[in-house]
Amino acid sequence: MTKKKRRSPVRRPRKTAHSRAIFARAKQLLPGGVDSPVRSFAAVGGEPFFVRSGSGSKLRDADGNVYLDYVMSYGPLLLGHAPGAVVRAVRSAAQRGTSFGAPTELEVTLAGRVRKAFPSMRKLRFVSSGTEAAMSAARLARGFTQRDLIVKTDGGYHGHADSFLVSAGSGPATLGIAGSPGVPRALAEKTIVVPYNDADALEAAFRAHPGQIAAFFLEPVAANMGVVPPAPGYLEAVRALTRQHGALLVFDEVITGFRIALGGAQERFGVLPDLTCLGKIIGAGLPVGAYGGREDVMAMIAPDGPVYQAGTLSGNPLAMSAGIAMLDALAADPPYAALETKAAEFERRMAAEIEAAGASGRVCWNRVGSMGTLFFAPGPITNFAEAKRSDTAAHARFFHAALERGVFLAPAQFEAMFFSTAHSDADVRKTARILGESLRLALSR
Ligand code: KE4
Repeated sequence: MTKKKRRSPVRRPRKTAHSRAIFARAKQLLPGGVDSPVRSFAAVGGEPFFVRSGSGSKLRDADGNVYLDYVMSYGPLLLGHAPGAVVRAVRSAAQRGTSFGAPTELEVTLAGRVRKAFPSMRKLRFVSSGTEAAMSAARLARGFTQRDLIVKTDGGYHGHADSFLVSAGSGPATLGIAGSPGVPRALAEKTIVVPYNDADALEAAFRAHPGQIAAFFLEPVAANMGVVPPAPGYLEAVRALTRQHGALLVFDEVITGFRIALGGAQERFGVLPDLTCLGKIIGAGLPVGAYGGREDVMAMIAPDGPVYQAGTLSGNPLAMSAGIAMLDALAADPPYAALETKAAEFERRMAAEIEAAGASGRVCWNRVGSMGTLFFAPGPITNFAEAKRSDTAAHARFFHAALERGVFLAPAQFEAMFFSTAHSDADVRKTARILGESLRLALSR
């Protein structure tokens, strides 16, 4: 008896008329028709769909198409879309007013929850985005150390503040090059870019600029080059180097915070930074960022100290209420073991699909906890230079094949796939099957 060949069902193309009409209007009003570039599908081609609603693990678009969602707003939605406790908290808060320009106890409550999960954050300040958190931390580090240079990793992303939109110079000790028009050369040269997972390169930067480096900014698990875990000993090495050279170590845990452990990478890997940047999950999808750390460093922040930072909507009561509901849910019933099981099951199934597609030497899957990336490049992928070898055209074909089959992945190779507590075992099985089919199609050219 021959095994029945799995035949793909005849596929009706997605309905897109409403999204296309909205996109046409959007492009008249918004640059690229979007409010953040990655959403435009520029990296994969085609036109974005416009979302009507999200629920649990799924998104519904303006044409009624339903997708299994692994973008999850690029990380905030650890509990999936519209979790009841968060929705109730925001609805209730809104009825008491949406912003006051005066302090509320909500900010104190959420700060206490954050510090309980991140004990290294002895004091912290809420802001309205991850960009604001990293931008403020950079100014604070420069103010505290009275040094001007900062170091970041090639492929590390810390939001769009000028000092971080810098490309690598010709070597680890050379000064940065503006990564965007509008970033003054004089400022770009205050940023040095070193490869991720290369402590020697960081040491070379310190040797080349003795007494001038204020801080090293690091995604402790890289996720903006795609997911790339820290090499064994890397975090410990950069901790020792920054301490040795009198610079601050800043962990950008905007993605990893509350995702790969309740206390993020610093809990998972046991390395404590001087400052931490948070975002995404602490707002449960509402605009919240935070930065914080050593008490002596945070003492420099106005009004206690001279380093200025402010924000009309910082500590917004709706965002604080959402964050409290999120962190209370995570503390009451920590989802990390279940998320690990779910993501590991997906990984096992995806490995089998990669094998079945004969793609083992052409793709590489990296994962840490409930986030992962399928690179269209042979592994191992340990830094951005290796990630950039990815065949982005094949990734684009993969993305669209998955989308047509009802799975929404990030429309860019150098992003992450996020699992949530709302993704069921059936969702995971279906997703692995669909992504296996999409992989075969993507590589069949
Ligand atoms: P926001 O300003 O976008 O809230 O946060 C900036 C930021 C800072 N640090 C890390 C590690 C981040 O990943 C981000 C933002 N992440 C991207 C996705 N990789 C946001 C998506 C987008 O730009 O639309």
